Amino acid sequence: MNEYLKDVLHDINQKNLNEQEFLQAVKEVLGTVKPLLNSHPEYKKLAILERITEPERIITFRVPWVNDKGEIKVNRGYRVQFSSLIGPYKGGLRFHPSVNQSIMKFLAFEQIFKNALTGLPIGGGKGGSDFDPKGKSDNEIMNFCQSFMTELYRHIGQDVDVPAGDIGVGAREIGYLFGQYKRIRNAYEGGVLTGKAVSYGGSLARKEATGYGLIFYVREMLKAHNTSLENKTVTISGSGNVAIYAAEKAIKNGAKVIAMSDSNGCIYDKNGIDLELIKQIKEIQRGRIYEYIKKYPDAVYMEKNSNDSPIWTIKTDIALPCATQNELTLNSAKILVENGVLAIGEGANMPCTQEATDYLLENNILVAPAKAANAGGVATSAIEMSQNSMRYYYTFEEVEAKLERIMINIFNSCKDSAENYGCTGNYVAGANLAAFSKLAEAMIAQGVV
Ligand code: NDP
Ligand code: 2IT
Repeated sequence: MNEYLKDVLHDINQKNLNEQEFLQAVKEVLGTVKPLLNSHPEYKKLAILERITEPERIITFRVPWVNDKGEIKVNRGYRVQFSSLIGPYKGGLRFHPSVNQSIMKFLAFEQIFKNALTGLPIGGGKGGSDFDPKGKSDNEIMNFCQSFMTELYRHIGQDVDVPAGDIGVGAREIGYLFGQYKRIRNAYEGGVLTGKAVSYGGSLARKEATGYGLIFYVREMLKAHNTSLENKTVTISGSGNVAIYAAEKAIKNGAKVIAMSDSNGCIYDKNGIDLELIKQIKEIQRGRIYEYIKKYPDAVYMEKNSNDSPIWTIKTDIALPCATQNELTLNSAKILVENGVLAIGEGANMPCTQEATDYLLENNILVAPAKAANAGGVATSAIEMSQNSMRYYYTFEEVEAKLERIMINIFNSCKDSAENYGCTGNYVAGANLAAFSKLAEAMIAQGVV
């Protein structure tokens, strides 16, 4: 291993001892950029690795709120403003009880590279809270969002930092957050948040963008290997925003989606999932996926009772992890390979463990890496920001066409970088190399900041 890389990794380990997810994300990127370091010895003197792995700023804050019983609750809020190199900090907010500083930092770190790949002027950030939205009333969600924004507002702005949704944060939460921001600022600054509802400044196709973008990327990847989605079976973990619209686009491309999941378990319907029913259960009723079998008793429900999700035991051509980090383990990867899987498309952020990714690549499985394949969401957020600045809106078809073009470009830059650096077909390395070289160039141009 390059000596500079070894020293930097050692220091990062020491500085971030208890941050497993963050260390995993950093090692994954730095582990693939060695060819760049060899051809750019000046990176060492310029401390490129040290600077790119240290967040510009981390904000944590208290979020007190009152539940429906009148009890006072306290959660912790975060915003990690990791890099403003190529634009305002940009990235989602996650509300989930597992949220901690390590998860926030890994997500913000990934976001820097993802956003660079989009070719749009957006830096990297992420935020959220350990608040658990499950089982909360609308009133409790609103109370929480208002309290969260009462602190967050002073750190964000349409040219400073632009949050959006992620796990547990969708259009409902963005609406409450935006309303409170507008009230405090006494100004309509539409571009301060993205993922807004279309009625007050959101972009058409933003809701669909991450899932659709994932399928555009997977389609391009399959095309480069002389195959397509047509008549392929697809399993998709999760049943949230990313999973639902990935399923929709996969079906439009002639694939058959046979399984989806939530954190409790998965449903397997060999006849093809009824996506309208999933939307009804998940988007409208905010219910559990096992309710699917009430209408389709022939479908199978498999409960999750270990680290390995049962969905990856189902034989499939294409597997799309679209739920959360480290949800696809080495064990699961082995079963998928044994069952003849052709490709993996990462809709979630860092859904494969490092061991799983290594195993898949060693076995010549095509892997569409998260920071490239799920970039369609944030890219469309950037398109939402530009519409807000123009005070003019594109049609659904116009936004989708821009998204498709962006995803094709992202795939091509991953492919070209992989070829140029001697790892043809390894889109994981290709994505890191393409993003890293762009960021390093911007960093050098801007001096020591
Ligand atoms: P949602 O909250 O809409 O849906 C999340 C889904 O994943 C739910 O089905 C949820 O199940 C499941 N899930 C969440 N946590 C876990 C867990 N610990 N174990 C198993 N299943 C879990 O979120 P999104 O669809 O927006 O996000 C999904 C993934 O995609 C995340 O990794 C996110 O970072 C990433 N992403 C999202 C983008 C976006 O635009 N929204 C853009 C790019 C990436 P349950 O309901 O049981 O909790
Ligand atoms: O992980 C992600 O890219 C997102 N959650 C979307 C971020 C955004 O700003 O739209």
